[in-house]
Amino acid sequence: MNLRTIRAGVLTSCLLVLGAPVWLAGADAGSGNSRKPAKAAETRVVKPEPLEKPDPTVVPGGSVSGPGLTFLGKNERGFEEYRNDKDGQVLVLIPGGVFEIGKKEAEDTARKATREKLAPYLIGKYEVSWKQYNRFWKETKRAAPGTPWWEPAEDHPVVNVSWNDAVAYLDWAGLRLPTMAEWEYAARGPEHHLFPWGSKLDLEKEGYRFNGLSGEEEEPDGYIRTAPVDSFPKGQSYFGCHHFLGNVWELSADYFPEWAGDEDEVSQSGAIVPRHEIRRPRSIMGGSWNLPADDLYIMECWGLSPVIMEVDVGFRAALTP
Ligand SMILES: [Ca+2]
Repeated sequence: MNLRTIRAGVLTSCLLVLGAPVWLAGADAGSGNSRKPAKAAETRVVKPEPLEKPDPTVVPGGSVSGPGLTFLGKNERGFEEYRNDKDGQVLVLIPGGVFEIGKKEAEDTARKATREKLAPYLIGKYEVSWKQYNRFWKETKRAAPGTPWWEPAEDHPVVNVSWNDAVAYLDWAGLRLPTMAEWEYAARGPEHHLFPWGSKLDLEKEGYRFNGLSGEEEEPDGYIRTAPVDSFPKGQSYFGCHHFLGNVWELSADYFPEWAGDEDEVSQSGAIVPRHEIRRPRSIMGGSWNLPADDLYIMECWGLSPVIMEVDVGFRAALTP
């Protein structure tokens, strides 16, 4: 988006003897039918079935349980990960606590520093992908999002979805949008980093840790527009999530806190949306592939009408365990 676009027969005759099932042929379950009783019970030993091999992706012992959630284990940073079975979304468990949100270590933030108490929550390890969203709109017969001109692969983040579309997807998947505070804490970690990995950015020395815009003809980060949701592992956050910075702006559950715009807005299609038809904007976070890489930092926050779609705005899931 540009800055003008504000934006789931019991075998009654089976006994277990010494661990092997023993069948008592002719034993009656006492149903009162006309069946004759057997002269003597005959026994037949059946070899036990070999044990099934456990699914390596299913690890017992997560601290959160709930219908439709499968514990996957701990990630390399030591935080628990779960799969939301409905849509396959990987969620990271963020421990709760009291944090200062909106702390200004950089200029030009739309947020004021506030102390927030957060209960433990789950947040998407990745942005929601085209593959996941495509399954949703096909199953629910909702309108398909417009395909951007660069025809992104299915593992790229979905774009061209409004806040209302994102909420509909998440309702379908049994999930929700993160609040601004949840998003920010998951992105910056307990030390309030300016970037998901820390507070220093040296593109030349460190290489690219996120997908932004260089302005050069060939993007040195390897992606002219969006990148796969699981790419840029060096840019993971403290909790092990990808792409909080760049790739696509991410919709939040909250209203945009400071709304200073008073002009009519221009949507991506170029249509003028009259001011009085713009409903109260929601916050979008973290910047995108469409903003200069050397300007991007995690406090990037802007407002977007819940009915507007943009080619660089997507979303990430959250869940209260
Ligand atoms: Ca992002």
